[in-house]
Amino acid sequence: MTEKRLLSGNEAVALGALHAGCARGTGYPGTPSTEILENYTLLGGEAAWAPNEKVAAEVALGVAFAGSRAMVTMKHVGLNVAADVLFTCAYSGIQGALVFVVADDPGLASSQDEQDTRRYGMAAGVPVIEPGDSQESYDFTRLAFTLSARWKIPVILRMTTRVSHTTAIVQPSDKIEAPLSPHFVRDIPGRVMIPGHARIKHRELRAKLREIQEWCETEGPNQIHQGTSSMGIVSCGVASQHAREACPEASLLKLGMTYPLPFKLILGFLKNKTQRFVIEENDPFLVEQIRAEGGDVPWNPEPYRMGELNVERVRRILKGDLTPEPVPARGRPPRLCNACPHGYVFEMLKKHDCIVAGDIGCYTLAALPPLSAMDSQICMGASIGVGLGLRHVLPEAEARRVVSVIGDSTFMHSGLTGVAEMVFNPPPTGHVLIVLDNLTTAMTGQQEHPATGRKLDHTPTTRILIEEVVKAMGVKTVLVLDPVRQLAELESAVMKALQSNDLTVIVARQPCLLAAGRIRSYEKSVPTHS
Ligand SMILES: Cc1ncc(C[n+]2csc(CCOP(=O)(O)OP(=O)(O)O)c2C)c(N)n1
Repeated sequence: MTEKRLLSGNEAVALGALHAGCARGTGYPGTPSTEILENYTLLGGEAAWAPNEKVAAEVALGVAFAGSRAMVTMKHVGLNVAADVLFTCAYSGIQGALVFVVADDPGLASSQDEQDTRRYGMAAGVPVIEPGDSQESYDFTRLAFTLSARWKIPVILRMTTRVSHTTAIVQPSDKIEAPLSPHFVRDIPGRVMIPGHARIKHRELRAKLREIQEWCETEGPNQIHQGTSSMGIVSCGVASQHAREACPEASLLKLGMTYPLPFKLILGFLKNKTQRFVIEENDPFLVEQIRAEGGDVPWNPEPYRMGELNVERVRRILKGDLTPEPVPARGRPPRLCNACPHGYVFEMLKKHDCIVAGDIGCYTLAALPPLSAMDSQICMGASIGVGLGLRHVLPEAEARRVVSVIGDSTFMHSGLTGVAEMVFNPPPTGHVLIVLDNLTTAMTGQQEHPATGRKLDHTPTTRILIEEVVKAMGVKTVLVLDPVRQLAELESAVMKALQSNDLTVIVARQPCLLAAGRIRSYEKSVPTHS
């Protein structure tokens, strides 16, 4: 028997994918999913960061069209970016196997919203599997590959922060799948999703889902724990562990697949229970479906839809306790590192009372006191569009104070189309974009991206120079300045740009303080080339 290992959920997914014969992993970093691909590479798997989640999903789909098994990883909001791929590849189906590993963040440990990926599964018609611990992260990853290959359908493996980051013992299987031999088989009606083909594929998809649902009723990854009381709890993921601990005497149906649901199993389980509950994190996804099928389960009070569940919160749900919950002690709020290069730029923008359309990254911390120097942050890349929108309608004196600020990784992720809009539809007062280029994706733990010139494993590749790209896109005034050593020049460049009616892009380039040593060592071993 293979040796047991102590693994986080993310490490277990990486190992599970490798053992499932996955040929290639793709993704874009995002807490809590980032370590999956990093560990997959450390284990010897082939993997690469893509510029964003949509491209990552497309590459993985190509791998699966070629008859190989592929995994694409992302955080929950990454699926918004990749959703266009997800919905239509559910129709086309795949040849090898394709698993979307999507990590949700109930409680917003490090995210801008608490969206529930299970709804994407239902909306796109893609099965969703939910592990509740590291062992299941390993087993269910393998199951996701098996189901995907069997029904030739993409499968979502829904992780959550607690499952991704908790470490527990995993017994890996002795059975290790070898990667499939890729081979192109032409299937134009199956992969060219024009209406005439897609209409047929939609019917096929619904038929596959009915089959998967039948399979789930009898062979699905569902477990029943028979309790001693007449209370019945339906649950999934890590919430089922909290439910078990909160009320060990209740019978528990733990669902490993949350879309499509095995309704016969669920309704049969609930039948003779005098008290019935559904314990789930995030949206009432199970509750809604079970009630729609005629299951008599109560809605949980609205506050429990928000934040992570824990044993105490589950006890409160079971008791119907609606008294205010204790407020957890506030930790120290995060802040920019001392002497972070981003800080210099924001101090300058604050001094001039600029209206800052911001973006996501370490630099978003500039929105918090004492700097309070960012006025909006919505989603990756939004700084440019939102900045332009403000410029289009604000009175001229205010429009001239608007600056968009974006990080280098975020720029490569979704800033390029914003620049296209800026050049295509410039506001009458022009616009100013500052790209904070700290030569890494600092926020998620210093990952590489297309403008660093290094791949996931830090070996060199062609570097995309942001200043050259924006010049080629038609921005006339493009400057590269060091925000620490050339702060005065940077300040006067911003002031001049705000007075002009032109488009200006300033690349504020200075390595992240925490990454600088590592970047130097990579550069020393093999310099990057552009
Ligand atoms: C669609 C989406 N994918 C991933 C993330 C996670 N994430 C937030 S910001 C960011 C990149 C930050 O890097 P950069 O723009 O270079 O700024 P830095 O942190 O280095 O200052 C990532 C990966 C996210 N919030 N949304």
